[in-house]
Amino acid sequence: MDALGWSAFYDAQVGPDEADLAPMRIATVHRDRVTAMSELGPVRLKLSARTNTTDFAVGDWVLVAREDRMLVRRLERRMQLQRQAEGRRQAQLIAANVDTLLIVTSCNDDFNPARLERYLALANEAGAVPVIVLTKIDQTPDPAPYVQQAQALQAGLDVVTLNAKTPDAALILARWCGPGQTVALVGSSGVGKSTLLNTLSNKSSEDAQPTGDIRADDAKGRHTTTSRSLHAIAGGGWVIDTPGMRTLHVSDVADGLNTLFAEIVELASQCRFRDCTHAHEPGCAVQTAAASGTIDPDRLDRWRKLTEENLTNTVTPSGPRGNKILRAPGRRR
Ligand SMILES: Nc1nc2c(ncn2[C@@H]2O[C@H](COP(=O)(O)OP(=O)(O)OP(=O)(O)O)[C@@H](O)[C@H]2O)c(=O)[nH]1
Ligand SMILES: [Mg+2]
Ligand SMILES: [Zn+2]
Repeated sequence: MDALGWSAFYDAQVGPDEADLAPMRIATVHRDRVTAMSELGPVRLKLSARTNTTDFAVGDWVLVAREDRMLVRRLERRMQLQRQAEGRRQAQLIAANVDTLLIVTSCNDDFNPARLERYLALANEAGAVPVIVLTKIDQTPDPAPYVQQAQALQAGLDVVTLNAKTPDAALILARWCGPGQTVALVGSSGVGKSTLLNTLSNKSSEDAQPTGDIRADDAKGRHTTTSRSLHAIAGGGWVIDTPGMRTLHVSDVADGLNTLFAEIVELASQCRFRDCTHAHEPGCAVQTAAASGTIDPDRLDRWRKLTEENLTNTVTPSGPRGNKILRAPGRRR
């Protein structure tokens, strides 16, 4: 069970009257059907009439009745990855109990710093270690410019390059895999998430995740993967495949943005005004740095855009206990 990612955190949640229930890990979630990984392999769970499958995320730990495989309850999550879904009030769950977020992009037109920063904010906020995975190195004469740009996105960020189709991809990612570890693959359609999963899991052609080709003109994929799923990694650990995302809106990621833009946050403490927006104020240390080239002006623009979007999308508690005060951008908390 430790190999599945079980730990003292979950163990402590199991009551004495629940000792005969089997802990299992959610592998797939559909509207009327949920499967889980157990010590005996994959199983389909029985759901009671009051179970709402939208309450479950791939990667969740649940307790299951041994005799009929009835899902009894979900254990508290160590962390969850979620995104603001367009046109919906409730955030959409991507995955739960993930250690490492493999942010996948390719050495082609998919590569986009502004989009990668959104994924980084998400990982930082949720407490997953982010890794930028640059696929398709076999299709570029020189991956170095991609690597350089990716590394500049966040201090101390790990960036790897690989060909998702070849077995050495598993060796390159081995640091983040292994027994008890869970990694999740996110990124646009067509970047090679499922291809990489098939390599990591050493899937035979019949139980491989389907993959699809991309459009030649703009490198966009065709949304081949349509649901999230958990798979065993050949060398130990678990990997979650996700459908390619068209857009990733941010909300509730103030801390995640502070980690992402640490160099701006650091400078902001030297601005004359505590609530400086680094746009037009006098005595702004951030603007001075942008003017002298210490900070990339494009990056400052992206910081502003993400910070504003986050403020707009983040629901601030109101009512008797709420304060309705929005967090000032760039201020240290
Ligand atoms: N040459 C090369 N092709 C790759 C690599 N990674 C993926 N591909 C190809 O890129 C295409 C898309 O790969 P998928 O694995 O389906 O991409 P995905 O990210 O899962 O896409 P969605 O499921 O649509 O989100 C397929 O034709 C793969 O064979 C790579 O590193 N090198
Ligand atoms: Mg896929
Ligand atoms: Zn400023």
